[in-house]
Amino acid sequence: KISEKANPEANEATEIAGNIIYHAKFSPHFSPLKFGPEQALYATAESLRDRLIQLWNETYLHFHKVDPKQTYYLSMEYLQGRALTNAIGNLDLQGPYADALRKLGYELEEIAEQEKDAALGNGGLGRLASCFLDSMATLNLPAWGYGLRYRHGLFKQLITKKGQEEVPEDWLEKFSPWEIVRHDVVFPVRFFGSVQINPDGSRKWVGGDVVQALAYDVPIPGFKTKNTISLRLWEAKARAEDLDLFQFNEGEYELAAQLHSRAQQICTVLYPGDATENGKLLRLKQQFFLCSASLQDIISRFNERSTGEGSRKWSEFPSKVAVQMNDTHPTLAIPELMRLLMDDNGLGWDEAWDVTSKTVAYTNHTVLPEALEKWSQSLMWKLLPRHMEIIEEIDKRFVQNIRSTRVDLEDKLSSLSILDNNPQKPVVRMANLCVVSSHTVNGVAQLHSDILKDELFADYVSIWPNKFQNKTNGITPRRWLRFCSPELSDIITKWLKTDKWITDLDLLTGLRQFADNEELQSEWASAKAANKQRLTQYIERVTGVSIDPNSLFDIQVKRIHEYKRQLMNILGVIYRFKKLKEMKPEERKKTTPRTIMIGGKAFATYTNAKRIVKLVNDVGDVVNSDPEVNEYLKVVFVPNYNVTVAEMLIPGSELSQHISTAGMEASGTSNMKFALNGCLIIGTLDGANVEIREEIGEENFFLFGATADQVPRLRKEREDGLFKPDPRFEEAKQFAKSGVFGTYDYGPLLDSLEGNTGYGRGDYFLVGYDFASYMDAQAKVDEAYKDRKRWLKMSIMSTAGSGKFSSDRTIAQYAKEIWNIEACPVP
Ligand code: DL6
Repeated sequence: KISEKANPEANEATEIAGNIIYHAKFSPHFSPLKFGPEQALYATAESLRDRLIQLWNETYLHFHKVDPKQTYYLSMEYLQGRALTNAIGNLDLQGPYADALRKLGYELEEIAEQEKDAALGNGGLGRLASCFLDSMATLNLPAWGYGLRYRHGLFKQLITKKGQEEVPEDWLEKFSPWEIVRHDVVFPVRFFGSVQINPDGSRKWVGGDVVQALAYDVPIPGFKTKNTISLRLWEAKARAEDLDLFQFNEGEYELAAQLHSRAQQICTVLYPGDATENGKLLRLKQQFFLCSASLQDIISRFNERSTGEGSRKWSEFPSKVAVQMNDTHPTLAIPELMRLLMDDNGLGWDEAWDVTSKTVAYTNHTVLPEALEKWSQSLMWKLLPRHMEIIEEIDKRFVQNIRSTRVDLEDKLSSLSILDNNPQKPVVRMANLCVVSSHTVNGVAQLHSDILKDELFADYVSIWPNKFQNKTNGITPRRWLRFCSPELSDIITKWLKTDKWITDLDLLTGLRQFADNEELQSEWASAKAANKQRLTQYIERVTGVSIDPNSLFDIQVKRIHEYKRQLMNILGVIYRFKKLKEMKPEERKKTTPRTIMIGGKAFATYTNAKRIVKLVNDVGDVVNSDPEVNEYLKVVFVPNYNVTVAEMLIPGSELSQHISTAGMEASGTSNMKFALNGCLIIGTLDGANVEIREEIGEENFFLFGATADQVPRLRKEREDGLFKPDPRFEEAKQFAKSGVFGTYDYGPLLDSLEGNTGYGRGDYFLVGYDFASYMDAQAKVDEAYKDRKRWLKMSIMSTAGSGKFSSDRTIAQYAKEIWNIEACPVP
């Protein structure tokens, strides 16, 4: 007792342990007899939640009092991952929580392992949104995120003999200890119905189905600050009176509860299949549900923060509110804000347009034509008749304006207009609606923003030259270095003699001067070795494959997509395997042993991506069981890649592959996480790779492949039959087709690499063209790895050059250059 009094940390640990026990006893989630790791997790999380609620309240009240301009980030995806370690770390309570749990018989890591991964997203776009929230809170910015509370998020990926199989994700199976339901924050959201014209000419959307949007707040603590902001997730609920009791008592249960079941569908999964009309309708409902609920909430907060002298002027709205649309999914925020302003609050068109267009901004995350959303006009008229009127009017005014001011663009109007009235398939082009209505449009890496300006949106640039910006993506250094690799972090802190790099990542450049230092190199090597050891155990546990922790750990993890070219990676592996088989044993001994890990989810209906998953697994089965080769090569497909898995893989990585066809990957963000963790990159000049290479130095980057400006010509040459494949490419393909890797029919996948056969795109992604330089770059990797000193220096230089890629830098730029908001720290 005496020693505890003298030591405030020990005191705090005792108090925390008491609080954990309190929650274990009085939070009614489990029967009282057991206090296993799961019960300990929930009780620990709830004890932290108490603090988070307090901080959240203080932050909310502070913002309310100061009434700063506030940003609202609208995103259909968030990849939050686990929250426990992050919350403890951001609140700077690592020591006391570890001690408290030890008093209760547990290690903090063991308890953290119990938590489910909140995967309400699909890939980089969703994880970016989560990194942004961490930075907004850390920078004390008045900013919130809005999203949907999917019960199952994206699917969980199982790997079976058939390849990838999808089952529902179950993060809410028990409940999430992090969310706070706000029973008093409920807004009606309408679907279908019709437009009523009032005697004064004003219009009102009436009838149809109305569902309730109920708010759940996930508190987002900043790092070592009181500021704790919100990720507000909406759940869809029907009202009690929507149950038809008469029909229910007649035994027509489904019919009686149809509104309940329709409401439930909205937040069931992220990206429901959209091959059917029903699927499309559900996706559109989801998007509108997010936009409508969030904007009603934003407007009500705008009014609530009024100083009390009568209601606020609407013209003030853009100086109090910024809305950022994360890709085109929340585009309906534009007509919904117009509708709320005009129909519910009596503004005229010009005033509503002025407010809306000064409030909304749009981030584009892809140039892939298939990912640029287009919604069928008839579906939109059916579900959102009032919004379609508004969109038509926006389009009409835009077209008129161009006709009267820019005759030179007359012939471009068919592609610039928002409505594509092609009689075969009339659609609304969401990206065009965003560009026309937003005050700012940005890309997510310099190359991507240049492509937007020079190609996709070039004609718009000639209309509004100042609308377009670049905001190179970033990642939070807390989750992606400090918490996922504490050993390496401690070494960095030791050598920089400060831990300020955690919030000022540019300080990492201070490591450059020590990159050759043998002592640092040896500490660096042992931290990496410890992370590799941890990863080795994880891989064995989840896949059963035992890997050599002394081999080169080579990782490619991201959504499976042909443009990301996992197929090139695996063809390279196939070639390597064939060569190893052909070698004499003493020759093999001279090679660099490698473990190649590939992970990622293929969209459920994307057949070629699923074939790639199957091929990686089949190749792994053969290679890993080959007694001649498996000492030098292992191939592992890491199942169900998510944030938690990334936190294990990235610290243990040594080489990572970012090998998309140039011009196709908008940015990439895992490239930044890998580089920050001292992992070397093999990659093309695409997305953020370009800037990473600039920052870390070209001598520390394994570059290969065509550049973005060469791609159109190379595709044309491919089409015209002018391409002469490298013999290694042909050899790898033939070997893949030979049946060595099983009986599955890889024809359709491998045909996609040929001229104009099969998939019909004639190696659109230029795997054939880039294969030769890819293999050359891989040979350079093998050589470099043999020179330990050189490799370690390159690794240190990668970390040292990663400062630019902090999401703190990205968010500070958004705040200053797009949102015009300032920090509002809680005193
Ligand atoms: O900006 C975040 C992230 C980028 O890093 C990726 O390069 C980009 O593919 C991704 N975009 C999307 C949008 N849809 N698609 N495809 O996820 O955004």
